[in-house]
Amino acid sequence: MPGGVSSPVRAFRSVGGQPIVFDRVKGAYAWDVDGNRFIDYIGSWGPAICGHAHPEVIAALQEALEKGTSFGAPCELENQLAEMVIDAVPSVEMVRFVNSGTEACMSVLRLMRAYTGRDKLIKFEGCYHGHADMFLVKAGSGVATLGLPDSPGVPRSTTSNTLTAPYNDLEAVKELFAENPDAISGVILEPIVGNAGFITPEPGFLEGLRELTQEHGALLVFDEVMSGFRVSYGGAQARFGVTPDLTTMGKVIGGGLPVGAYGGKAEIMEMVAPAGPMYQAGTLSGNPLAMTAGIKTLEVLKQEGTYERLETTTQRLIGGIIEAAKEAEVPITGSSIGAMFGFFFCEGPVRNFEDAKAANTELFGKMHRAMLERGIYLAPSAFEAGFTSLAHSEADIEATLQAFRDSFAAVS
Ligand code: KE4
Repeated sequence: MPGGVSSPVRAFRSVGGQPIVFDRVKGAYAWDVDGNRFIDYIGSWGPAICGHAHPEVIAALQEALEKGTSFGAPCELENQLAEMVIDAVPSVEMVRFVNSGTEACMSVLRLMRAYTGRDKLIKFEGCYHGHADMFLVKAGSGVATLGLPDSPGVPRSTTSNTLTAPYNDLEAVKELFAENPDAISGVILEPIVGNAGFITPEPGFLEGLRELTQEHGALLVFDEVMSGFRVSYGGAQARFGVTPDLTTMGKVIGGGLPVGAYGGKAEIMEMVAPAGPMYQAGTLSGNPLAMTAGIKTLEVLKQEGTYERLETTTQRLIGGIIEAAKEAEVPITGSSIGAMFGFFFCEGPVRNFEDAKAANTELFGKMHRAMLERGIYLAPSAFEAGFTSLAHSEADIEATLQAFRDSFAAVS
């Protein structure tokens, strides 16, 4: 397999050393094939928000397995999960399930273009919307990690309609609209960036994009594949009170099985085949196993006090990391929202991708390895976010903070 992995970031290229090969996961923990246990702050890059292999999810899957793994036909379960997503996410009146965040984002772009009749789109530097060609322009996550601003194999003709602006820069977006009158189908962004490291929207940024898109007859699209059901039950849009026209989702809604989704205003979604002319399809879309895992995961998350608990755990973690860095006189800036967190080794603030790239990524790599040796599994790239879960206990957080203190001492 190229690089020995099924997804580039897992190869540890940007932090060095050999990756950890997992044998099993449970709750907040992962065990490698040698039996070493790690406290896991990746959680399969988002899906494991209830804790890995949650007993209720596993039990529901075991029951569903008896009825088969894939139907290729309508089933009740996809309607049940659709209703849960529609009830939870403010912008979603109608939803289509696919099999990954990439598939959700490439489909939503086709819909943006079909609905407006316009070809151009605006994305932000450092935001990652999966690996479809049109988005591989100054993308974040693995593209940033590998320093591939524009991947080979992506024709200029494909990305010529992709316009980019710095995150948190409303003026730059205004200029793009002025330079491309009536040509921009919409603006797509991570309402909280988790693929350039963790970058939060400045006050007024999301609201400003909402106004600008309305003013220019363009669509506002929140890519909540990562933030969806992670920063609140209604995602970042519910938390910030800014409702986009369309939303992409993934990760959490599959509960660890392959699920992506795109949804939004019924008037727009009615364009999707077979209701409308915009084609999009998928053999395994809406399959009963993935729907079962998603339904049960959202049922667990919907319970009273879930997000308060996730918020408290994550704030304790990031607060302790910052404190440990300051004690070690290491420049750091960091924050958290819901069960997402991130930090950069620089004074800050980190407003956009340029700021993120200027942070001390070499120190990040050294700390990653030091923490790994102390049984803590952090994202193997400075251009990723960290993830907590309902399974991370106070003892896990304290053990993690002790490992940070020891690692800062060892590395410095
Ligand atoms: P997938 O195709 O990987 O399911 O989703 C793509 C995607 C779309 N939008 C956002 C905001 C995302 O974060 C992602 C995927 N996130 C990465 C983590 N940075 C997945 C991990 C990986 O690439 O291995």
